[in-house]
Amino acid sequence: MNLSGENVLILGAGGSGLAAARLAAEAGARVTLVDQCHRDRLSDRARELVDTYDLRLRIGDAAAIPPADGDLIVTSPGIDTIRGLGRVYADWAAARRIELIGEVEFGYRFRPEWRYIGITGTNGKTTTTELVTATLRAGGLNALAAGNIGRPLCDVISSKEQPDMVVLELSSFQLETTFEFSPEVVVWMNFAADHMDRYASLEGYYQAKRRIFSNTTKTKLVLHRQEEAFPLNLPVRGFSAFSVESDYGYTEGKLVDRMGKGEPCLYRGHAELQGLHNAENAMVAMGICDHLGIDRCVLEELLTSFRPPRHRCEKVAVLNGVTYLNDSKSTNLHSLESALRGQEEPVVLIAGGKEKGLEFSELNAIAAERVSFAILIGEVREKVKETWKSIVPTLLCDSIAEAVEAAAQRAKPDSVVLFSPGTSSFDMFSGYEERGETFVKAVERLI
Ligand code: UMA
Repeated sequence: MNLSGENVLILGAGGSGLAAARLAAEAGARVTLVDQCHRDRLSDRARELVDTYDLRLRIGDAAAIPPADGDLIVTSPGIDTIRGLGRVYADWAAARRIELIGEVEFGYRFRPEWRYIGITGTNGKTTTTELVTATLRAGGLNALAAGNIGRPLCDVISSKEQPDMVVLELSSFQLETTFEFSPEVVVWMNFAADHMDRYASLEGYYQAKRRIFSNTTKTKLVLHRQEEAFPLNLPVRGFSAFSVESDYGYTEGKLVDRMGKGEPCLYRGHAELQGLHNAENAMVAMGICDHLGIDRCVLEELLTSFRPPRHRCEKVAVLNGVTYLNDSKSTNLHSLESALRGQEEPVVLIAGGKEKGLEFSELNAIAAERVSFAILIGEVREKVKETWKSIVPTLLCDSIAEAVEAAAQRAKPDSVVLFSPGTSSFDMFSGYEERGETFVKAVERLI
């Protein structure tokens, strides 16, 4: 894309904004970097980029006042286009009939001829993106992962790498501002309430995610969770570890296809991936193998060694026959529900964290079915105890260390101690990573 002489405004000077700014500057644009942070807080990377490419800066309070000129706006996912800074620039762009697009869309327009797999959903995106990328690589393709997983697409494009396939994890924030982006394979993992601080309604969040189908001209396959089928005029395959209707399913430790197109793939027994929700993530990889003509044995082999990303039903230890799982990334109820559904053994659950208005009563049925004992922590602990006290035995603890010790005393051999908070961590920690590390250390102390 030649942007020679164009004025491009980049909203956000984080990873996405800086990658987009570099790409725009290398394509000849005059770039203005817009960010509401205080000048002192601008990262070293941003400063370096500003110097190297002679970027203009509009930061701090000035950021909220759009400049006089602009031909294109590229926004970062964290910038809310419904309210705040994003809204100001969206209105400004609409009045001038200039485009406002997201970083993913911007990158795509440089390389529309590349092959993309777009993976979205409320939970499971990151693990699936990593697993699919690893499978494609094991199958001989030069595949790489980008998007919400951490590496902006614009960075891949600037790097001059020539991937055979880009596996993009896509958040609703990124999809809000895609238009021409058209992946060859769309993966819809699941949908449940989240990000209610950004969207005015659940419908708003859903519609943002549905934008993954906004341009399907190049789409050759849609893999979707069976329970969330869409009326789409496209080749679709359903996957589910629970429904017998799905094209890809799970039976007795094996991933199977019900279309009779190939051998099952061994899953349980040797997989590092824990739980049936991870079996679903592996089904996505199986569907993509079938689509690309990669032998399923490649996936089966990979599953013996593949380690999921940290804090997602991560196996920490097996002590006295009890498996300890760190699922600190579980920051919403859907994630907690998936982790519980994925366990085939009785569960001693450690849950709780920040009060963010979630209704744990939604999980009453699954808690009654799978949880033998619930240990509750954080701001929500009293409230959850009230909700669950007639369903499962509960105990309140003040810290993760205390909770782990209590769990170890109650867990019987062949059961699971699952740390899956079901809400965010900010009442006690800086984020889910710190919370997960605290759990891991507490388990290590048991050893
Ligand atoms: N900023 C403003 N005004 C605002 C908001 C932000 O000026 O109203 C500025 C901040 O001062 C900061 C910059 O914008 O300098 C940050 O931009 P950003 O929040 O878009 O962060 P990036 O570093 O570009 O990271 C983004 C994604 N972040 C978000 O969606 C919030 C990363 O996903 C993603 O990995 C990265 O792009 C590369 O594609 C993170 C995330 O939390 C992991 N995602 C959410 C999730 O998974 O739940 C959706």
